[in-house]
Amino acid sequence: MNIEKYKIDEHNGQLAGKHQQKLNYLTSEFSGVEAVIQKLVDFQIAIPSWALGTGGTRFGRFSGGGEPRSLEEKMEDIGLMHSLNRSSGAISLHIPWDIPKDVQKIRTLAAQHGLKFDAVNSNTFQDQKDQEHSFKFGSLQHVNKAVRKQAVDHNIEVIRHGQELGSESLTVWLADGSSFPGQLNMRKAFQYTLESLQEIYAALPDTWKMFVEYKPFEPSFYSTTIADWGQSLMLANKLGPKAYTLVDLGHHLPNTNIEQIVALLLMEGKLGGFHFNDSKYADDDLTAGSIKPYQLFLIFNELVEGMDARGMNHATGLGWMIDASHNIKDPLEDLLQSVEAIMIAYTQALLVDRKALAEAQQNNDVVRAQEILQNVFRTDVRPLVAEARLRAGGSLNPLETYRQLKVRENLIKERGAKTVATGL
Ligand code: PSV
Ligand code: MN
Repeated sequence: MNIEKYKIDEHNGQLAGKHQQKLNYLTSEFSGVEAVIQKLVDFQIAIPSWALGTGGTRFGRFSGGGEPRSLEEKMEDIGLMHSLNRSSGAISLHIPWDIPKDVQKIRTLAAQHGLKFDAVNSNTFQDQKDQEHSFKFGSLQHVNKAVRKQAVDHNIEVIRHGQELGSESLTVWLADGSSFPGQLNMRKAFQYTLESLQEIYAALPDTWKMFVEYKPFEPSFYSTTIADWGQSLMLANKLGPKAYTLVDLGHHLPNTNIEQIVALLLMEGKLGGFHFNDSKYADDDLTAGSIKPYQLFLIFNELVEGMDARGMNHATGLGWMIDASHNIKDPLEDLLQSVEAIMIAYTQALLVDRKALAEAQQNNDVVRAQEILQNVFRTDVRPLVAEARLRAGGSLNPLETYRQLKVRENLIKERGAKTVATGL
């Protein structure tokens, strides 16, 4: 399916009057609005190739219909999203779920949809058909060198696929760990992991980055070999300047102060990328901003402050990606909501009066500091996000346009009601 631009324009026409009123109000309330809008136009959030289908739990999976059956159709879906919000101009591939069969064709298709290739992701948490050794007891940490080698080789192969497409980063997330006390020599497991990562790092092109994810639980129940940001940072530091920590919002124990982690990793120049999602209990993979929007704003507050302190370009300085699952929502609607929530939090962070906040902090004026942050958090900044979309050729209200144009109904007609996308 293709969304014709005139249809977006038609819908925008219906919404234009009200939008302009709200925008005028914000322009009179805040200074520097033009610069904020330009930053929003530039900001792009990658969509993972495994997030276009309906997610499941270990209890079941309920497909919503019209799921993409191939990498090409996944790109078509992201292209549809991007034509509506103009903020989803990148795709992140998981290998081997989405190995391009015809690289040239995939590159051409990406260009047609205005998509770039973000980080490529390796998968050593599942066994593939015809795989010689099993990853049941780990991959890069495994006690058997042959298994470690198989996992290292897979990662190097993923880099090769990424190079063909024009990606410039590799994300490594390991399910490695142990489910019972005594199962693993934790020190040796960490050491093996480091050595394996060093081999992968040695194969990393000079212009590339390696992102090391951490996660304190699941699928292992007792220990995870890269459990937290300290362990990830330790590895990134030992690996070298091309290695960074990646923060996935779902990979923390309850109430962890993620904004503080972000601030310190940025200070060390070791924050590489971000996976957005939201959660109530664990790695719930819910729509970004659906449970804790204030936390999302506080994280962006540190991101903006820390990136500005290092002179980093917000749009290109870090790898931005959504990593969510959609058990009961239409995946594309859910992703549109996530992108909107991320853009709102980013906009609010851009509007924080930095000078006033620094003054309040210097004077230990706790009340004033809170007021400054909550003043922007409680402001409806959606018209600024909408204006950025409008200027970039997108829809003032992507979700409404999506429904008006009956995108899902069309995809079901084209692909069928029972299609299943690869992924989790
Ligand atoms: C693991 O929970 C994770 O967040 C990693 O980023 C994986 O690559 C992704 O989910 C999909 O498996
Ligand atoms: Mn992740």
